[in-house]
Amino acid sequence: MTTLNSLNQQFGIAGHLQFIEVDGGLTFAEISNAHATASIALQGAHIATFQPKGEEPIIWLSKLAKFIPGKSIRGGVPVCWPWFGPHATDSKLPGHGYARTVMWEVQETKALADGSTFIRFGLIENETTKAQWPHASTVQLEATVGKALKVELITKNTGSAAFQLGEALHTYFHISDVGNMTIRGLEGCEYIDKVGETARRTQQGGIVIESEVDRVYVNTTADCIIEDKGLKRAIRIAKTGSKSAVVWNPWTEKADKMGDFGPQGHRGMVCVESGNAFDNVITVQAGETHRLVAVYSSEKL
Ligand code: TA6
Repeated sequence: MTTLNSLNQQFGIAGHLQFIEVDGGLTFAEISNAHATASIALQGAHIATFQPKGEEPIIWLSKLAKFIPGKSIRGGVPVCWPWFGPHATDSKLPGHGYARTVMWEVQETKALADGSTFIRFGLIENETTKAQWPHASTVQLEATVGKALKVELITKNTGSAAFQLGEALHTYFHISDVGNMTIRGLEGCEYIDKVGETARRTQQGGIVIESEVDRVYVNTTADCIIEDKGLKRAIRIAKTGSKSAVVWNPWTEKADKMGDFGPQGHRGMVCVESGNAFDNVITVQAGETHRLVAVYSSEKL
């Protein structure tokens, strides 16, 4: 077991990065540099916060988020891996895979020449994960915290047979109010509508949210832009290695049932996820490496 002291000795960087333990028992990498602040839990390699200096947070974290071993954090950037949504054949396995609730190790940290901070995590396999995912593989998450936040999820097939991979960076974005925002970039795209009876539809115009939305847009590599009239800013989500975009807001009733959104919590967030799901599940050939990359930045409106 790596202690906080040894983590700080090996990977802490003065003026950039230190490790802390929070109530509830999770360890976080706390990053603060000339451009931004961020905190990332070692459980799940879960980015919980990201805020450029002098700006509102870009990432939403529930006021009622709990930091409990084995439980996913409500908000931030949960890593859905190696499947998205329910498991294809075994409904007893955890939704969105196990990567977000197991421990990852820190593999490297760096202060970059432009003042950004880099950190790489690798998922630590155990008997339970191996039973759920019997494929020889490694998965790493790299985060570069600068004026923008760059997140890379890197899957290597280290075995001798191909496997099918579903994945997403299930990112919660901070907005002034869901009534003030429009998501652009997915106009004309086909999506799977998961609210009510599952149906395939085509997106007409920008996305405005006025009730529960749970959609998987397929075959799209486009940037998504969250225009927020209240904060007078747009959040840009640029990506590579991803052909699906998921848009989710649980709305009042479902958020209340989850118990960790807080009253009206759903109004201050929207998930715009970059990944590969449904039609876009990926085949990773033996020896191949697949990289899913998302970059989150803000622009004035
Ligand atoms: O990505 C949208 C979604 O799959 C929704 O269906 C919703 O359930 C959400 O993820 C949150 O899932 P979680 O397991 O984190 O509560």
